[in-house]
Amino acid sequence: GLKISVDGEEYTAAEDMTVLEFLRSINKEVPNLCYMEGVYESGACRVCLVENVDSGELITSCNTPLEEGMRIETKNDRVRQTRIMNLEFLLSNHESDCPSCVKNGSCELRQITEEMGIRDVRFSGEKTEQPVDESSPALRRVPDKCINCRRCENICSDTQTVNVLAAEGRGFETKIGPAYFEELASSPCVMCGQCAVACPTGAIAEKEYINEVWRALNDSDQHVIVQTAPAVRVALAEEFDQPPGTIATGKMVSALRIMGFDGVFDTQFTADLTIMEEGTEFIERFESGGQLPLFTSCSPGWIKFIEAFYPEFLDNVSSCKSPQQMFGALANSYYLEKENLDPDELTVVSIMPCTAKKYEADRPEMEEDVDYVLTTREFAQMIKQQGIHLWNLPEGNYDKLMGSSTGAAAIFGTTGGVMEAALRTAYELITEQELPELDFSPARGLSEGIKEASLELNGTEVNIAVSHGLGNAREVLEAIKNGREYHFVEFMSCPGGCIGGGGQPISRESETLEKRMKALYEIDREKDRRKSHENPQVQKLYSEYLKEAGSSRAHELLHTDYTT
Ligand code: HC0
Repeated sequence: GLKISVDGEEYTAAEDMTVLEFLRSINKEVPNLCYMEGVYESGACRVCLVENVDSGELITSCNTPLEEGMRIETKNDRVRQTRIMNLEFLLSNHESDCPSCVKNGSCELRQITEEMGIRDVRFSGEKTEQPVDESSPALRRVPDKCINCRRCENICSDTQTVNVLAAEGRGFETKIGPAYFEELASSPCVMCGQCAVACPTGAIAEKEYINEVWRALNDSDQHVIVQTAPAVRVALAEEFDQPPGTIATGKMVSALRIMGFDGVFDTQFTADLTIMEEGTEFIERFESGGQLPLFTSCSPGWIKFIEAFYPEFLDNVSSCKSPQQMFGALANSYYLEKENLDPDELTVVSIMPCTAKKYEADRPEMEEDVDYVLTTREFAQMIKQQGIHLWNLPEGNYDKLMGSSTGAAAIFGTTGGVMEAALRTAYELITEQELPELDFSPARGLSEGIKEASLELNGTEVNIAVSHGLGNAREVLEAIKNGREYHFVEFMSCPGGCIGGGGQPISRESETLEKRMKALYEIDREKDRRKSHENPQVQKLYSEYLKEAGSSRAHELLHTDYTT
């Protein structure tokens, strides 16, 4: 180990650590803003400074490697005052409308300012002034709140390889945004919202539709129904001081009823339906020599990505709408008929872990399906606005018609889940045998960005892959171009899948995604039925309305096509 002295005390440290990692390991927290654990360390914000006693220099602890014999001071007056001064520089060019900022509750700049006890900002120089960008249906950018930490650039360019958010100019003139300062809507932004999760301030966040949804709920002429995505139920509780991975399904349903929704349904119902449609599509392509590999189509950021960057692969994308859109289509047909409603009287709201779902609902070819999409964060905001104590609510139940789901649908919310759910059904339909083991471990887990497996289906070896994060999607597509043979590939835009979506509660804890994922597998394990084709309400929907999977009625309502 390395011999290190910190604030006059001696320690032995493991090798290959940064100064910051080591200080954290001995329980000395260092304030930081531009740093993202395990992902990014630029030293740009200069808030994590400590003193190297031997050189006399102040060093950025996040990106300085720990060295043998280092003597470090973390809390002397020079360190404290310089950190404060650097924060004041950031604050002097930051639009500080904190009480009404979308990130008021989760702003790291505000939190650090509070912890450092800054009472007034001594510098009041020139401020940059840039227009707010409202052009995107999913995201809203407020450049004057940007502190140039580059976390969004890192996630957008390195992790997602979308390269929309990047720095332009130098020094005081440095600005982060799309190339040539164009609007987000004119850029190739896929609206995954990972920038909004990464941003320590309110410089980029989801475009909110809270007021529109309240307006519909308060309109007595409107029948307002809601669907909730799989990943929302394992993250919502974090907004109410519960640990990540707390399952909030029943309480969430109760809250929605109090808020006044006329029907509370589950996107997991249409996730089961998606498996029926997509499984049938796979079997057709597989048995008749159709275009393979088949790519999943439920993650709208991924769809925008392939349309923008790899249009040559669009024939590989499943024609299935996502579960969100399938729900919207059925709400506007099956449900309308059952309830005897006029189309103008129905408002369909979705609660999604995802910002790109706002964009998906806005796509011209299916804009009739869903009216408003709220993120998990917006939903939590609405619960708070109503003074509802989520944790004191009883466990509610979804409405019957489109509210039941199997375990296969729950795991849609994590990377690998759609593949596992599809295989549970495809295996049984193709081989006409029962699956010996439902858990499909090769598709599970967060540590690998691309997971691969082979299995035998009626004497043919089937190669599958699961990819999360768009940089990994790019890698898979390049591998296919270079001759890699797959039959079926699941793609999710966000690292972790929907549990890590751009609309989820903001968490800096590295274990958060793991805990949300485990909760989804727990929901799956606890279900009586764990295979989509065994969902009795889905069976009923086919028998009384759609006839069979892949029927012309099913195609008309539940399938779509893509544009370049
Ligand atoms: Fe997902 Fe979905 S699983 S994309 O990750 O397929 O957003 O949670 O709702 O639509 O069901 C998100 C989550 C969904 C959809 C489902 C799929």
